[in-house]
Amino acid sequence: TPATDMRTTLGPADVQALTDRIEAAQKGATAIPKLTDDFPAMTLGDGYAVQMELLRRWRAEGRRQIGWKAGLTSQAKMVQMGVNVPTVGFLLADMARPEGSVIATQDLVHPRVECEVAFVLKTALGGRDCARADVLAATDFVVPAIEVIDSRFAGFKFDLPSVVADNSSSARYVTGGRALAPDALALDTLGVVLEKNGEPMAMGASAAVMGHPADGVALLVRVLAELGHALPAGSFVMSGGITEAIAVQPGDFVCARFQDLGSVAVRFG
Ligand code: 0L1
Ligand code: MG
Repeated sequence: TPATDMRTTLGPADVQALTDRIEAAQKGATAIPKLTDDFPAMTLGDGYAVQMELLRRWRAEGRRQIGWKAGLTSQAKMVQMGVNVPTVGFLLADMARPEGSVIATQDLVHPRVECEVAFVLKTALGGRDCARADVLAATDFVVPAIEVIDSRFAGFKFDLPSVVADNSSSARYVTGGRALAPDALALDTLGVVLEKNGEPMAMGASAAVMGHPADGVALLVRVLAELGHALPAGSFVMSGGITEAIAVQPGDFVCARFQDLGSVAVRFG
């Protein structure tokens, strides 16, 4: 399937050069043109080659990986972004922000927020045939989360290889509410309302994520298996935005209210 076609065309020098561009854009919070403007033959596999080099560099700097995120796993997100293949990205511990804190927008290009169900694993998970039941059996608990995405591409305009190279727009994440075992709630019919400054901006049900959020995690595990990665016990995994993403500005207050899981709130400064 296209979601797991990992053929590559870029040579090592081009992977380094493109990783330099992404790293500079992320560290400097500056917008750049999509990578395919200069490398039109880039494939999904090339995008992941850049993402994995970015991960390698940052771990070498001492930054700690906490887990992974699935992106573009809902129809609302795919329609919003004009891309029809889900992606994965890595999450570092230093991208986390406490519930109720103020997230600095000066470190970001043009942040948007999404509401997602996050999974924490009690056992390792991997393999090219990972399915919903495997994810649920490996899950310790789920928690409600807000993801702050921030494409480094000008105007949030990109294609699949570019957005994958840009770590699937990962920027920040906030967890809150309460943790529940996955069998303690109906994980596929959870209602969620995303509010900005007290106004409901988007709403949906968790089935919007591929029918069940655990299917978003299973897809992520299968993509990572193609790349030679598995998830260790303790991994934190974001299963994908339930609604479209909402743009935020300094001064905005965002609250994601989840049925059964409680709410998560954060402010932007
Ligand atoms: O978490 C996400 O769904 C983001 C994936 C990348 C596409 C985007 O920036 O919206
Ligand atoms: Mg997301």
